[in-house]
Amino acid sequence: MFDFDGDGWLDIVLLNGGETPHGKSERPLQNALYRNLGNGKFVDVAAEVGLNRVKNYGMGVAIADFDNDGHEDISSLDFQTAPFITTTAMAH
Ligand SMILES: [Ca+2]
Ligand SMILES: [Ca+2]
Repeated sequence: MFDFDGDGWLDIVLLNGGETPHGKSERPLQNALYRNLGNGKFVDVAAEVGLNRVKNYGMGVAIADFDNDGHEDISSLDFQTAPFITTTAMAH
């Protein structure tokens, strides 16, 4: 959890698992970034920051200001791919 849009409400980043040679999904798998609306409701904004593009098996996530612009970014590590970093600066 972190406040990706700086509105004071904690938001939730969720990496999804993925298919394996022995486990196939009936529906497309993607990651999610749930923006906290502050009224007990959340909305998935993963497509706005490009996080939904990560389709592989999510293994871990790190939050830091990787490009030093003052806004926290999301780095996800997926099975069999290099780390993927997306900026959340567009939310500010
Ligand atoms: Ca927030
Ligand atoms: Ca940043």
